[in-house]
Amino acid sequence: MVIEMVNIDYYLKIKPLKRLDECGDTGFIKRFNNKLFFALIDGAGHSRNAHKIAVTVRSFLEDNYQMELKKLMEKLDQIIKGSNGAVVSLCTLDLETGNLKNVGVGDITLKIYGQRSVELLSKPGVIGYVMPNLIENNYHLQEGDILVMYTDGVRKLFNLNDYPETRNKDSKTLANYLISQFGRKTDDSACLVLKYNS
Ligand SMILES: [Mn+2]
Repeated sequence: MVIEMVNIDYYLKIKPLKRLDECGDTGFIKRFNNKLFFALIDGAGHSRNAHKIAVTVRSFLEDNYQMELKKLMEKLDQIIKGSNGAVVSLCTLDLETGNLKNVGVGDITLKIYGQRSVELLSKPGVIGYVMPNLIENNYHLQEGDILVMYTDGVRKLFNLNDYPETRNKDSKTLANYLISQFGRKTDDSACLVLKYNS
């Protein structure tokens, strides 16, 4: 019998500018083998075209989330080649150790707030269009860390540590709060919040 020692709380909030079937922002979260795979996607361009690209990426992730992250990103690049492309950030978290792997391309922000606060950087580029050389970020989540990941539909200039009252809120409340406070009125927005052992 495996005793679940890890307390994990996560939530993905997506807010379409207009309608969900015209939304270029999406995400995917999957728990497997005591790991958590999660990703955010922002399809280039607007409305139905962007939505179509985002859905193509997501459905590939649904079938291939266990693939090594760089390889997965390269496959995605091939699959949407010839389209306007997408920006994508992929993560795998080992729930037991807190080891986080991340590969990102384009403007998706990934920050971790805790004793240390860090930003894991994506490579500039657009998959399916201008693919950069990929790098894998590795980080070790500590108990109580809050991971926040969001598309460019959310303004970057906030620091969660400036809002100490948010520490005790659950991931759903936090994600909704961040979208309502910092979401742009001119784009789709997506925000994923993950609280690790808090
Ligand atoms: Mn966007």
